[in-house]
Amino acid sequence: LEERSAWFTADRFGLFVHWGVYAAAARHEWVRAREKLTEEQYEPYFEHFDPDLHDPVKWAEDAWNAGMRYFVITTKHHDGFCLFDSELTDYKAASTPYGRDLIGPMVEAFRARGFKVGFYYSLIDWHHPEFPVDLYHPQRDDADYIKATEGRDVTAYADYLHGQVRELLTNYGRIDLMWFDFSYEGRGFNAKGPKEWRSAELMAMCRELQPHILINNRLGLGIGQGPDTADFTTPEQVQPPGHENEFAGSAVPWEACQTLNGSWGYDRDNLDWKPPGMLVRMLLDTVSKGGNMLLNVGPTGRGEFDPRARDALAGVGEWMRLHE
Ligand code: FUL
Repeated sequence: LEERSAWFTADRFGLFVHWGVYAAAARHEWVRAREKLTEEQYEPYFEHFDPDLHDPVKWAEDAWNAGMRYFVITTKHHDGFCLFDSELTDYKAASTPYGRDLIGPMVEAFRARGFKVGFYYSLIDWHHPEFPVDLYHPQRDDADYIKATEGRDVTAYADYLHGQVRELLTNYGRIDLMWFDFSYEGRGFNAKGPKEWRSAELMAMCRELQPHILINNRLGLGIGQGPDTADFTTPEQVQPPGHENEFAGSAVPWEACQTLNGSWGYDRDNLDWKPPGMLVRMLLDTVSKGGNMLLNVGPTGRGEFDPRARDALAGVGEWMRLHE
């Protein structure tokens, strides 16, 4: 693990990108669940998804100048929408008006700029016809819907998710990091965990396809104790108080995942933007405790970084230049 994670702990600072059709709604990546939108109500964001201003070279440039050296992109978030050109679904960028794969060109642009590449993949999927309705599902309070979907086959869904991860780790060259999200066994009705995801099998497949890969801790397995366990932990929207990520007596790599304004997906009217000075202090705090910081940008529905996000990254970059 020490050898495989050497680049990760040296790089220290990464870009997280949450992007999908929810960016067009511009009110949080959980919008479908928060507002309990039905498939039909959510459909227009898919039908009109056409990020005409998108240029991954610009994203890579902004992130590089901020001092970031690896990036993690949401290939699929909880709504099930895929940025990559999966053969297993039509719910993907290639089937929207945009009409093409978003992941290939993005990976190419970031890699060319010098970034390591990470894929976020949601285990939760509100679009898949066999994904059971659970406590997070948009239709969680709709008794008729729950009744009508009682027979959903989570095994069939797990096959789909394994198939998609195989595509991701086969079709885009060397992938440095896999970021699964998330297991929640024990939390409410129909809750899922490593049993349903077939996490051990999934982990083994990732390591077989990309032997050097780093895998995060949200599959519900152990941490830092061999090939069947995760490689790093992912505290979210908190600054860990110290070297708390110790398992079985040994420290494992950790990554503080942080937002610019409290939301991961583009949230236009949320004004809680952290000033660059605060972001720099968070980065210093993280690094001084031996951790990484993965700072998120949620691009707009047209495919750009919001000017407020660009200002934040530029502010951090300014500090980097002064302290090089
Ligand atoms: C969470 C997700 O539910 C959020 O939407 C986001 O992706 C965050 C990084 O992980 O658990």
